[in-house]
Amino acid sequence: MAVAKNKAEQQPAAPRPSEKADDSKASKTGQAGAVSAGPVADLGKDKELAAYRDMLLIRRFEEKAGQMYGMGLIGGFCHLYIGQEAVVVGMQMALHDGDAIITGYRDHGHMLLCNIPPKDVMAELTGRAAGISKGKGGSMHMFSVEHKFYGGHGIVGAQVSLGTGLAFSHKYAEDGGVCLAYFGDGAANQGQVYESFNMAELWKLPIIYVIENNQYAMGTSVNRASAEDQLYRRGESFRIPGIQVDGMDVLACRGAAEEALAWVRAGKGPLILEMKTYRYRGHSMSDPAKYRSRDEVQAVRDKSDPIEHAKKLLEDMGVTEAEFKAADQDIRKQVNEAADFAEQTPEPEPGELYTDVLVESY
Ligand SMILES: Cc1ncc(C[n+]2csc(CCOP(=O)(O)OP(=O)(O)O)c2C)c(N)n1
Ligand SMILES: [Mg+2]
Repeated sequence: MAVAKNKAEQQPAAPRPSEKADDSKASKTGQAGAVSAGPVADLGKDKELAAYRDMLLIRRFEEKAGQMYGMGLIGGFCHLYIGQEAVVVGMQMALHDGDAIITGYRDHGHMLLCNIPPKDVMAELTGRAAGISKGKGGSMHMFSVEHKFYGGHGIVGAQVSLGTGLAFSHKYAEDGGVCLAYFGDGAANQGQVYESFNMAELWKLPIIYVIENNQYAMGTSVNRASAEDQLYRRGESFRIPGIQVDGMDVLACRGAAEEALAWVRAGKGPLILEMKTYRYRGHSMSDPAKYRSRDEVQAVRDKSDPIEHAKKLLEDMGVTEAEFKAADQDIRKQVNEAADFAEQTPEPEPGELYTDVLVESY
């Protein structure tokens, strides 16, 4: 019989980066310390409005992708990010040009936030030649070196090792870049994650491991599958500090991103951010979602929705209903244009089956 655990309240807090033990001292992990980086108070109206718009773009894009999937216009797998928008928005807005991004298959929002045009992502979903992977990758296998977006990976956990390699290349090239490797709570139990952690700390690689803890790996809850369910502590054996963050609050995500980036850019090695978040939709479009109740999902939507939360803060700053409406209309227009384009633009020529299969020169 499976035993469900919830140890959230019993765990001691992890040290913040500033409290990390040095080699001469015993590890301080397990001692008290703040675990949340806390909201960034001084982002200002314009940047907070930009964050709100980015989250809304992901939400509307994903809703449209879900509709198009239902109409049979998108084939194969399709994993939506609805509910988790604050994580990628808070992280990406703190990055510099040249930083690398890698993630799993729940990747549409990450691409949009790497400035890949919505129509290029949507056309990939519908398998068209104009898609960002020429219509040959689909939802899970998008890639753009130009935008420093290194996938889009269907093998759970693979992006952690590959991302560690990207971080190594930044260090080797001395280009000042950082890699953000996003992965899920389920992926956090993969063996290759820990081999990567070891190398990253040993070589002080510039990488932030962003665990998007949306509480479920397909139909298995994190408590049911994880001996240590406080995922920010997963680097303790490797002396990698971790911070647990409210992943439903874009300002908390942004604050954590700033703190983590300062640590990593200072050459102190990797850091783990555990973003506590939630996905509203099924694991993929074909998930019957029998492992949780509708009430559970509805309660999160009602109490913790990241977009509604940001909207309330903006209202307090004086943003008017007319401004919100204008933002919504503009975003719907962008998404509808992307969808129309993705439906009308041609499929790849049959000859494309034979290109991009092997690298032709080394
Ligand atoms: C190596 C490997 N094992 C199993 C799978 C099947 N699988 C696909 S997604 C998934 C769950 C991953 O959950 P999580 O890491 O929490 O990410 P989320 O889907 O919640 O974003 C599993 C087990 C896979 N794709 N690759
Ligand atoms: Mg998960």
